[in-house]
Amino acid sequence: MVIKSLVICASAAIAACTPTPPPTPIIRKEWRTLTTSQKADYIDAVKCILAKPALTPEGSPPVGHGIISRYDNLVYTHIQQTMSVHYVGHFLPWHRFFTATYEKMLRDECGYSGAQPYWDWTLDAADITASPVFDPVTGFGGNGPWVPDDPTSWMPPVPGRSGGGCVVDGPFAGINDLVHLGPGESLAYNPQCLKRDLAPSFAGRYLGMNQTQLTLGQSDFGWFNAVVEGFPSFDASGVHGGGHFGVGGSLGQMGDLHCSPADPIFHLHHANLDRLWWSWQALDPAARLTDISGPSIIMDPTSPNVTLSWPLSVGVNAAGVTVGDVMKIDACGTGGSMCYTYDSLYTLL
Ligand SMILES: *[C@@H]1O[C@H](CO)[C@@H](O)[C@H](O)[C@H]1NC(C)=O
Ligand SMILES: *[C@@H]1O[C@H](CO)[C@@H](O)[C@H](O)[C@H]1NC(C)=O
Ligand SMILES: [Cu+2]
Repeated sequence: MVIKSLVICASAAIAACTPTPPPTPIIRKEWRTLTTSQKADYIDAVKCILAKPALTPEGSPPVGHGIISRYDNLVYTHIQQTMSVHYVGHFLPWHRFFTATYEKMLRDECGYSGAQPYWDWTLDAADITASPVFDPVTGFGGNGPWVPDDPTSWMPPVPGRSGGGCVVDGPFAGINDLVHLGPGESLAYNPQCLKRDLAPSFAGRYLGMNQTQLTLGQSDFGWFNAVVEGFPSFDASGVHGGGHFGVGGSLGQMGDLHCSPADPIFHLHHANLDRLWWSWQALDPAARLTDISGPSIIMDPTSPNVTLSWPLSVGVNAAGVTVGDVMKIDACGTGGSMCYTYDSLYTLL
């Protein structure tokens, strides 16, 4: 049937043919609103990308890096760029691009037909241990068993940390070489389990609707971004750190600034940060679809402000773009490279 209509089309005046409709954005939904089979489809796609071999050249000998899986290509990119994509004006644009790249990998390379789900932590801030994202059957598994504080660490322990060992349930339990890179900036092959170190009180302090509203109420991008990221201090964090340290604590991958994407939950957290940014943009699109600022060098207020032409790279995982290319999430080829949207947004209460 398709062939027949193509033939008719080709033999008739081209202008009479129905033009190809522009691609429509895929719709990102909150994890708990997915059906059990949609959740399983997503987790299957994550397992697929974890099992696929890495793209060369990063994975090819004699490099000696622990870039084994296709998933590692992204973790590597994050480790490599950690000091140039955090506490800078392009923090949110870069992570928007990073998560969209992962979403595209799941769809194009692992046959996933859905969109990247997000984790709306405001729904769980009262007790993140009960969150459906940590469900042992339909989610990503939960906490690790208690491991005492590491007295040699340069960082103080995350307040209220409660685990630290290998995740014992869910789809990633019992795999001792799930994570290949890190800790920190180490790129050597280092097979590790997935670890979590939930810090419920820390999460409760920074992931609630109150902190989210404080963030959403900022008047320009510079302030908005500063409140999202907070400071690298447990006493002045933002929703970004709330999710990382609330889930990863001191000993889990999510609490590791460099290799945090090694925990697949990273992308659900960052999708929600992205949703928060998009919610903020949607409150005043005329101004905020082009509003960008902030230091181009990590926490250096004297460095030039980031602009729309600032380049963003995710290494071998996708062709580079600019900040301007990712300002609009549902651009779908018309003046931007993002093509997704969210089923619901935060509003100012
Ligand atoms: C939000 O509520 C939490 C939990 O009661 C509290 O610890 C935190 O300080 C509050 N944050 C703001 C910005 O009010
Ligand atoms: C960056 O922009 C902000 C506000 O938009 C401004 O106050 C600051 O001076 C700028 N920084 C530099 C280094 O130009
Ligand atoms: Cu990051």
